[in-house]
Amino acid sequence: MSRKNQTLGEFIIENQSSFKYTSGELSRLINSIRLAAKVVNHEVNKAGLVDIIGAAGDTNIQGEDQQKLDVYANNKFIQAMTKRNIVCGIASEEEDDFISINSQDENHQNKYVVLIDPLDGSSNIDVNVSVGTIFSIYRRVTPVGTPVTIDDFLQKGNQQVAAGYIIYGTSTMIVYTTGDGVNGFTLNPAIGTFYLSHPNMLFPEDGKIYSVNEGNYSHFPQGIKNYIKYCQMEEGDRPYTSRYIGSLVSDFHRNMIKGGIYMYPKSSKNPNGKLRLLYECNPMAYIAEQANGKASDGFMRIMDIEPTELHQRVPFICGSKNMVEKTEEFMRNA
Ligand code: P6P
Repeated sequence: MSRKNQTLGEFIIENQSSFKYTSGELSRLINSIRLAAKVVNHEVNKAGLVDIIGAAGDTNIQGEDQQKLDVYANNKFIQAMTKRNIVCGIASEEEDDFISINSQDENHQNKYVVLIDPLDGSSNIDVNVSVGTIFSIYRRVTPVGTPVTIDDFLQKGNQQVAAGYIIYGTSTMIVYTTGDGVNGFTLNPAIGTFYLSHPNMLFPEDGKIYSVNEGNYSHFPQGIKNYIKYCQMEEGDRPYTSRYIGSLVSDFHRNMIKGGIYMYPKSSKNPNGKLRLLYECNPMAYIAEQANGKASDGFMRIMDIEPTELHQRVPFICGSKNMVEKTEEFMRNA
């Protein structure tokens, strides 16, 4: 049950019973993410004013320059989730390995693991383009009472119990699912409260926007090249519009509202694609499917992919169902 302008706190309480595992733990976990989102939002929104822009001088396991805000966001989300006695492990794009978190009674009683991209699109920070946080939540699969292991993180996306993103854009929003549809909450920065602004978000089945870095066109698989040419062809409701922000959360969010498709295919430069399966593709795929959209690697459902390592990359095609299926058709027939 949801009603416009409900606060996120009220929504969590009123919908807690619809979550099959609840003893309030997931609600407390979502609340901790809400808190960290407000703290990170405050820093992101003043990044241009304080000396927090620019590389932190380190690189992460991806070999990417870590922006100071990446490190800041990573620390804030980890701090917020660690202190609530709910999470037994966290994996982050900014951490080489997963972090094991013991319960306060030191008996490893916590039941959830979280995988997070604390600040996706962070290369846009210095040019004032919107960025986002992406999170994915699972129940642990190893026995409660034992330390968390890598098996708790290498679960298929179809085992997620919740997933969401925060978009730090013209307004700051939390968009998330716990398996009962997708709802969007917009922050009123004056009072620090998130309000239900986008109840029951759904991808239009079709769209006229395609999002891909066409600078990589010559490196794409033939099926992707053929689909891009199909989008550009003068026929019926085509050509489509090309919109690529360079921030997955922003392109995804716009496509979910207006209809569209986002593609980060494999290429000779990125033989497995660029996006990470566990903390980018799976959570966005869960949200997409809960919003009547689709997410594929070009051949199979993203959430059915068997993970093999924490930071593995996969090709990612996600958005309006008919557009994803058309792309898969081009990939099959190439
Ligand atoms: P490229 C940001 O680094 C990101 O992970 C996504 O948010 C974004 O869509 C993509 O990579 C941009 O990558 O290679 O097109 O600059």
